[in-house]
Amino acid sequence: MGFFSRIKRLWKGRREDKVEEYKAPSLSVESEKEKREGKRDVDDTQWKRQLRLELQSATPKLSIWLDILLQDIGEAGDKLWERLFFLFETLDVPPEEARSFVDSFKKWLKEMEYSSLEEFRSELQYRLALALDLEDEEDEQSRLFLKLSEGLSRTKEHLTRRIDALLSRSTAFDEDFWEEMEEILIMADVGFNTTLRLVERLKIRTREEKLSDPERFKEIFKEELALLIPRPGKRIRPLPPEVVLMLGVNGVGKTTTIAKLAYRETMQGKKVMLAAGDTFRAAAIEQLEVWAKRIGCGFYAKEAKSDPAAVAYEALARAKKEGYDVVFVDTAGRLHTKVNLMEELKKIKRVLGKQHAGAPHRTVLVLDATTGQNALSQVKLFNEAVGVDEIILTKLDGTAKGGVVLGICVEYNIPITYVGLGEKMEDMRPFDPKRFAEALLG
Ligand SMILES: Nc1nc2c(ncn2[C@@H]2O[C@H](COP(=O)(O)OP(=O)(O)OP(=O)(O)O)[C@@H](O)[C@H]2O)c(=O)[nH]1
Ligand SMILES: [Mg+2]
Repeated sequence: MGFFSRIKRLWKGRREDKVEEYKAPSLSVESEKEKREGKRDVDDTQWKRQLRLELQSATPKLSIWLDILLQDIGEAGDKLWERLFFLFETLDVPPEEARSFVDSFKKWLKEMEYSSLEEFRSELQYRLALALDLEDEEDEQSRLFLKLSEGLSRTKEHLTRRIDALLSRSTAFDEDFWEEMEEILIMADVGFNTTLRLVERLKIRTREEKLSDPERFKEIFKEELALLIPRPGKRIRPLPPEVVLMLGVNGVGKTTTIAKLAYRETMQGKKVMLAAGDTFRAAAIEQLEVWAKRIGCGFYAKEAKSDPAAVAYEALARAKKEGYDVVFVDTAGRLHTKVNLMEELKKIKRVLGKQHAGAPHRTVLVLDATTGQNALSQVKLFNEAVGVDEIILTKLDGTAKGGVVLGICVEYNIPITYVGLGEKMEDMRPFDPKRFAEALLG
């Protein structure tokens, strides 16, 4: 459910509405005032009528609506707010929720010191997509896909070039062919077991379909690749607050990812708290606090060097008392020794469970997608210590090692839930195995 709770129909459902029946809605404080003063502003009604016509004839996609809505807007200001209220009204968004959306966006702009459209457009689109539950929309997905493709371009170039070369030499799908295919996959860091499983499936499919067409082979390859990637099961939300323990070695993007997750939940109407469990450095606490302010969510911290388990315990106590829906617990990624870090994490996990049954409800390991084989040992280490329920991959916009990523989630059977595609709050999207396979193989 999006931030806007009671939207019954989106634009799609309104396309058949007769334009003639349209009555100019009262959209903003300004126009209300004008009405009261008796100066019905003809121009005002006209732009709304014009805009509505344009929106009605456009493809019902958020990015296109925004293009139309923002066409002569260069900066944040009254005109922008008026346009947004107009959009919300036409989408049946309750006025108080529309107002709250705009207020929160204004606050964010101020916090970020942004004013020009280029600076805030993608954030606005992201917020709208989340609030209106439009994230699965095609255009949202293709934005993600482009970034993903760029990030994976190196692996893709390597893999596709070699697979194409192999296919141009032979489509016999005999022992030699499969041996070479295995070699290509292992060279791309896909991992031994994953390679064997994939090749096994491909053998069956090519036999079943009596395949000879190289293009069809590539399609099957993508399908099987996507099927191999574990998917997150349907989760039942626990009794609030839901506690999410964030894990990962230093520098992988853990804190940024917490902010991105917290932001998504907040945009979806949840009351969120960030707990500064990385007490190793004062800067880590401050960084999290800055994010909490930007997002406008709750924050709990103690001074640097305090016991992280105590921070987690107290944060959760407060979250329970104050009716929070979700608590994200940040943790340190670096301590004097690995043993220390793992013991600390175990303790945090224990005390969370004491404070609230079943907590932590999710343990999320953050991995940097540009790391090579090292990522595998990170998964092993954290999984053995506290168990990893899901993986979030960051920096897929960089020169990501696509093969390694694949190997990890398949070998450990841990689903990837989100991918980070940049440093900003809106740069994170749910992970889609099909898209990933498509981006990897082109
Ligand atoms: N390009 C890109 N950069 C990212 C992404 N996620 C995080 N970063 C950057 O990576 C750097 C480290 O991020 P942090 O969130 O501080 O990482 P951390 O794991 O909390 O690090 P420590 O707290 O120092 O252990 C920052 O400069 C982030 O902006 C991403 O998805 N893409
Ligand atoms: Mg951090």
